[in-house]
Amino acid sequence: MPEANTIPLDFRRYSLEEMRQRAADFRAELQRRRTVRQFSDEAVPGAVIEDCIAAAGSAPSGANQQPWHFVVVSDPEIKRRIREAAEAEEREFYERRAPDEWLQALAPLGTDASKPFLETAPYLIVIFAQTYGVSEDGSRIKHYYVSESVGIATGILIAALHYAGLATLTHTPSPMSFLSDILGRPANERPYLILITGYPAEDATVPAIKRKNLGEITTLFQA
Ligand code: IYR
Repeated sequence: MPEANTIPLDFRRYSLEEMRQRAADFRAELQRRRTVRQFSDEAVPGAVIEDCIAAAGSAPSGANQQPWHFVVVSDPEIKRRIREAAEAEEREFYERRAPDEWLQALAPLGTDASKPFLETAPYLIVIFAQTYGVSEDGSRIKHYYVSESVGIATGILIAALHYAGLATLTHTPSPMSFLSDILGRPANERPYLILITGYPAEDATVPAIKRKNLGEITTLFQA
């Protein structure tokens, strides 16, 4: 095996009691997370967004290539352009492209082509996946497990923002290439999703839907 350059692991071991408590607390915290579609325009500290993105950037990735880029948008004019382009795509989707089966699957969520939150919320965090890297001399570097890596980073970002006390909406207008144009991103990056971030509107409601229970999402082969 080739020899890797190593350093000591910084690992924290908890007592069993603490471990149980931490796992139970984290479970309860994340079970309260809901995807929000009505946002307040109240300002959010930029430092919180920074910390959460830094947490997301700690995600494991294929060959440690960290194939993600986070674009943080609070500029009202850029938000307006993103809303305009996203709503144009969504109208196409809801009125023409979406098969009936897909529309039926979305019905319980009550979504439609109107996306006012793209302008109301203080932050849009646009996540890009780097399908390949570019070296100093301009040559392509192959990236591995890009969608898995960016998905994990996005999951950590959503959890971090929730833990910090903010609401998010994972939004995937399709196709999303307008984001590369508006935000001036390079050809090796493909838009992955938009995370709309802020406080929920005072009167925000969420769909009355249920999560699968533990038994449904788990299979045990016990010792
Ligand atoms: N992108 C559309 C449609 C949509 C698709 C799925 I799958 C969702 O879970 C929610 C919405 C939209 O944002 O409205």
